[in-house]
Amino acid sequence: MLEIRTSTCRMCMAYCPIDVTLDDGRVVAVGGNRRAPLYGGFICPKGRTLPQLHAQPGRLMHSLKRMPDGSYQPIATEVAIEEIAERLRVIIAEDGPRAVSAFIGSAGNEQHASAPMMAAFMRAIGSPMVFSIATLDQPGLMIADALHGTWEGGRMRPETLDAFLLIGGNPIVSKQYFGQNPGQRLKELQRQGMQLIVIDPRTTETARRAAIHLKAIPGEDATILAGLIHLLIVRGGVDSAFVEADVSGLQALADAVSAFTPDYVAARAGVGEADLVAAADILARARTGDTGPGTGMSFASRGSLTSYLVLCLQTIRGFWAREGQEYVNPPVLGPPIAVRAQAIAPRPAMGGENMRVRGLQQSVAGLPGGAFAEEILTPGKGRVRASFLLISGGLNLPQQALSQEALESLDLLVTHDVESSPTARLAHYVIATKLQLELPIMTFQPEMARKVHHGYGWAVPYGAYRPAVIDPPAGADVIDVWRLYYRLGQRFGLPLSLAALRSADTVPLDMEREPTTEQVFEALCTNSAVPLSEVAKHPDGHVFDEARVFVGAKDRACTVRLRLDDPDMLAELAEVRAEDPVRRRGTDADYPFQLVARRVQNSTNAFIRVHPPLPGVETNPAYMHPEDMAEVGAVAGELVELRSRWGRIEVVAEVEPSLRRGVVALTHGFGRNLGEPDDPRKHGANVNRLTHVEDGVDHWTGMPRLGAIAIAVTARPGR
Ligand SMILES: Nc1nc2c(c(=O)[nH]1)N[C@H]1C(S)=C(S)[C@@H](COP(=O)(O)OP(=O)(O)OC[C@H]3O[C@@H](n4cnc5c(=O)[nH]c(N)nc54)[C@H](O)[C@@H]3O)O[C@H]1N2
Ligand SMILES: Nc1nc2c(c(=O)[nH]1)N[C@H]1C(S)=C(S)[C@@H](COP(=O)(O)OP(=O)(O)OC[C@H]3O[C@@H](n4cnc5c(=O)[nH]c(N)nc54)[C@H](O)[C@@H]3O)O[C@H]1N2
Ligand code: SF4
Ligand SMILES: [Mo]
Repeated sequence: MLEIRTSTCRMCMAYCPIDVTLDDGRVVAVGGNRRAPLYGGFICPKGRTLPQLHAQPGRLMHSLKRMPDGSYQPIATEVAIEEIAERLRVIIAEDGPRAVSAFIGSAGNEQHASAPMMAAFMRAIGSPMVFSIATLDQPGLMIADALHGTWEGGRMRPETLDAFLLIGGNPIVSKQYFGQNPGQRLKELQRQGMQLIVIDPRTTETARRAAIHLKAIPGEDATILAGLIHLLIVRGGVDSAFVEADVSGLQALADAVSAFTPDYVAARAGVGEADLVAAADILARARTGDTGPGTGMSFASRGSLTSYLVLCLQTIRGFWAREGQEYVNPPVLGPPIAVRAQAIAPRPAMGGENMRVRGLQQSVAGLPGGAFAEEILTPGKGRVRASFLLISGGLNLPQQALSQEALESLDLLVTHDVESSPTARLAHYVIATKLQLELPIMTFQPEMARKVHHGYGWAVPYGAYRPAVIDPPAGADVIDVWRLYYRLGQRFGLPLSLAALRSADTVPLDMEREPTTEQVFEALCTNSAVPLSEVAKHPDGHVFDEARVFVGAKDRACTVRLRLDDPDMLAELAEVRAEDPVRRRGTDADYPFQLVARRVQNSTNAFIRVHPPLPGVETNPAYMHPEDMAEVGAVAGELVELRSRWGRIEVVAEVEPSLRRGVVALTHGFGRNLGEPDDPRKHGANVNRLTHVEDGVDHWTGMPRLGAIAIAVTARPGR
């Protein structure tokens, strides 16, 4: 019997509402939910593959244990948890809790309670060693927020914008910024008069629609941003009223950017001087505007400085919400807030746990994920010996050889997965977990992500909650990930408490009677602006008008100002101006190309993919400009070798005329572990064989360069 139930796709952070068609309890089709607000029924091809994904033959039905000979045997999940507890006990007794670490990755998107429960367990055992993939993404945004200060009233409303500056992002594919169904939404915003400026070495799906596209040399974002700020200052683009009332340090910033003259910037960044000036003029004329920093500018190194400059530009233009405006991204499942049109003071960016390697340290963005492997490999007191992983570890961490060596040297590696992924193939225990339609869903994750990246979430108070649509297959021994940490807490006799969303309070859990996932969700949403039970009454999701928030007046006594002259940032900018750009880039006769990262429509990171693969993600090709291909003798569909100073890979070449010449683009999350037989046509190749943890490190976040990497390209025809 056919039946339709509503749910949400969690294959990426767009969280599209879906209609799931069931035939006798089996998922047979997934389509966009046209009754749901905001999305207009939109879903992408990945969402439509959810039925295949749930029926996939490679699905893990049982947890796995690695045997002494390296093979894996099924193990009852309860027995696995008992054995894990036993091994953890020994490690903690011998080396203390710091020897236990956890690394949170993207899988939290579908397992909302997993990361909070993991963090609760780590707090309870007293280990500070919780890493997250956010420090290998855009951690500089948080550093910049700290040093610049933030605006309590938030951003200007998207539907009112005259101008939007996008730096190294491609929202039409990545679904960051421009809300739900970004392609359509961007069209609407442009029809209403919004002018888009894009800085990107590729004429992306988004850049194609820009009023001005600065097709720059990768890694020159600080140069361009300093140039734009300079132009705004000298061409009357400063919002003087805003700056006088709420900002400090304009003169020092003006001095620091004064040497970034249009001719200098244009020549160095490889953009047209007239385009640069035109971009500045669009921004200067815009009464309202916003900025969207993407991974491109972060991966190219100096992500903290570029993020800081983006905020400076935003602030001198006064692109922040004024009194009376409706607040963007208001809480629904988080506690209610009241906001005013005033600054929140700058604060120190660094502090917390010291790493034992390279003088790296915890920052407001968290522990540096770039130091994770060395924390395991460096002998001595406090060495990490055990780790929980919720990432595709060896693949998406920098410098695959080092990361894999580290993971393989652990006394205990525990991961959870839905398939035998590359990380699972390195673990001592793999806990088999439920797939997304077997789990309840709430709109918690994008709302929480919004705290660290303003490209996610909803501009209006949207919320959704749906129970699980289906049960796991008969006979499967799979759990919700959070139960692993809860049950470890029980076995250790430790009380666990969850940190509620946007709140300093923690909520204690009943450690006698194991809660349901719904009860854990309730705990996470303690004191939410809209009760979870109310959200649950709307099967298609809902915009909760009662949760709209309006920006209040500035407190009369408020003297706090946003800061344009952080001395460390301005010193780093001076270094940029003084350096030799070609040396910084590392390109020379041996490594003449620059490798950049790009996302593709039909896969999200290394997240579970269907077999046979969707079009375009059969492998991860090296996208190249046709003239570059001709120059090196590369042929589309044939192999090329990409070599950096740190390693080499072979991948299939593909023509991409939209790239700037000299730039090669490759997607992450493909390939296999080192030592496993691989075929570039079948598995792709791991871009992190070309990265190095000590290359181009952002000293604030410890994040190494993941883009703008100098490489050589050699054709391997006929192989
Ligand atoms: N379909 C899909 N969606 C995804 C993902 C996915 O894998 N697939 N991943 C998700 C994740 S984890 C994230 S973090 C987001 C990322 O979202 P985005 O940041 O939007 O990521 P991309 O789409 O790769 O866009 C990055 C752009 O930066 C450009 N670029 C490269 N180097 C430079 C540079 O030095 N300077 C500048 N200015 N530009 C540069 C690239 O050409 C590319 O167009 O997407 C999320 N959404
Ligand atoms: N060189 C280079 N490195 C990069 C990037 C890049 O562009 N270039 N991108 C960086 C960025 S922005 C990010 S966010 C990271 C992404 O890196 P990760 O956070 O590692 O994300 P995924 O690749 O999606 O890996 C998620 C893994 O979780 C497993 N998994 C575990 N439990 C579950 C579960 O319950 N459900 C599901 N569905 N899966 C589970 C999946 O099988 C998959 O292997 O990589 C970073 N590293
Ligand atoms: S993967 Fe596609 S359908 Fe699923 S949430 Fe993202 S954009 Fe929507
Ligand atoms: Mo990411």
